Amino acid sequence: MIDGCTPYPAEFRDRYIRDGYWRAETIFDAVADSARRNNDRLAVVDSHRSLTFGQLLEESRRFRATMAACGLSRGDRVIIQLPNCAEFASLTLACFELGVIPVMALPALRRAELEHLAKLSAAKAIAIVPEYRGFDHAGLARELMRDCPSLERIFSVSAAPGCVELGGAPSAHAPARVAGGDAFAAALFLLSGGTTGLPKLIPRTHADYLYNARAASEVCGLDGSSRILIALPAEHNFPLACPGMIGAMLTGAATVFAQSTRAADLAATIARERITHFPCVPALAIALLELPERDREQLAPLRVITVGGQRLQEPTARALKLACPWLTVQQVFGMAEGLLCYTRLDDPEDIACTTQGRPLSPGDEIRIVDAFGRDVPQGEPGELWCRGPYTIRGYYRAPEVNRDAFSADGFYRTGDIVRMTPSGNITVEGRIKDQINRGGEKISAEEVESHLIAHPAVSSAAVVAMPDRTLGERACAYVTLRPGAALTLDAIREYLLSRGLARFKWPERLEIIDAMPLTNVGKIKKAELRRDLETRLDVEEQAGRRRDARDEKRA
Ligand code: OOB
Repeated sequence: MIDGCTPYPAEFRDRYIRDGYWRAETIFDAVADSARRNNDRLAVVDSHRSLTFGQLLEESRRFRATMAACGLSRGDRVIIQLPNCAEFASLTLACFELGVIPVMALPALRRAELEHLAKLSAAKAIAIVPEYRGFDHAGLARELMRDCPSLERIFSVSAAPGCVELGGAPSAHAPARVAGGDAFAAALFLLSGGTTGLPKLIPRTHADYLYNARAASEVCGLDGSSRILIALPAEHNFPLACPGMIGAMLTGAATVFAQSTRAADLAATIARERITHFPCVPALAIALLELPERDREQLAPLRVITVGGQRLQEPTARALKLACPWLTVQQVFGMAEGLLCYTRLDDPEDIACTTQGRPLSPGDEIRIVDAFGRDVPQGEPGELWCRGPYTIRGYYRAPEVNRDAFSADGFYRTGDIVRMTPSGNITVEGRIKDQINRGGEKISAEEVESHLIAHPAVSSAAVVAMPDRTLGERACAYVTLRPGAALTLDAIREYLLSRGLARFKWPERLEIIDAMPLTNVGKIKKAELRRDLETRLDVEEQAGRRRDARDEKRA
């Protein structure tokens, strides 16, 4: 374990090994084993090219040589900020082999988040594509190099000024193999959804993550004949290893990367690449449902659609089943910190459509507790706590946060309110964490508020969730202003752009109020703000309906 990671207590480590969850094997070793068995079979596909397992290993070896030639070695951290592409697969494997720890950053992150991640992880390098969706990632990376003392290199998938091209240098001198990785040490850092002012890092070990990917592959029916579509940002735990890209590599399945999440593009890719498995968020499932009937036929190859990241509403689940009767609809309720719950492929339709499933592993321990940490009676709602062979024991370098986020005996407090149904499945009823879930992307209210408060016009700020038909939620900012100041939503967005905050976190509605509702200890009553927002939205909707009716009459 590197410094800053919380080890599993010896007793648990022994148990997880004895019970067969953990093996003394790195992720690279396991994937390389599978690659040798599947050498000539298709491993990864993106919009430009495809690689067999043999070619994937070869490209990963070249990327490893580039990193090694730049002085990176075991335990060093590299931020990976790549869009969904074959190079993401090769680079991730190269890191696993070299023992370099990838920090899985999303392409949508900007200066504020990346600078924080670079400093927190003391990353030596960042890997990028020079430009993506009109944004100059190479330029930002060069800026970061100036401001983050640990950053020494920019790796790029194609040539760009100031960047080292991955695989560019001849790899003749690279050793054929790198020996001796520690299966029980951190393999990668995932980002937490975040409830605090700044994103946290989640260290996952080779052993726990391998088990995660293998068990998830099994429960999703992934095998050598499967083809999985990765359309969610590949750095997320869900598309990465639940079972995702890593599960596919372990089972000999093909990983197909897509960069567009437009329903028509997804359907075309599913037809063209004969996709069998599609992990997605409810917003994408809804988009597929809204396809014209003739496009829906393109979904014929699909066997399993696994929906999670956000609550899938029962009507959507039922409509999916009705529109595509050949499909198995599976729900997953998971978190980057570990625990995964799935409905099983042979569950009755009622369970698959109305619950978020049950824990993946017999080694998972879950508790549903009240505000005092006491188990609630069966069937009552409470906060979900979990512990198990693939759930972390602490965030990276965050002792204070860890004291709150984990119980004394090592349970992770999820902040989700759930219920246990008589069938032994979980339903997610809400949450107590201060977060907005925007189509599966998590936004920490506190993080956005800390930026808003820095604005010269703002005297206090509170960000709350606003209900949305497809995305589930969007962020709404309530602010009070300094005397004489004025503010618009556009001005806020411009300000957050200048602060380098990722766009998906920007508030999409602004409410300026005279005073924040406060509790007697001076905390903002967010529940009251949410109720206020609901009332405002209701009033607007009714006004909209009256207007429509009037227009109709006139027409
Ligand atoms: C996944 O991971 P994260 O880390 O982005 O977010 C975790 C949180 C959960 O604590 C819960 O609040 C929410 O996302 N969530 C769901 C859900 N799945 C996740 N809420 C309601 N219903 C669901 N089905 O989102 C994630 C990681 C691995 C697999 C799937 C999702």
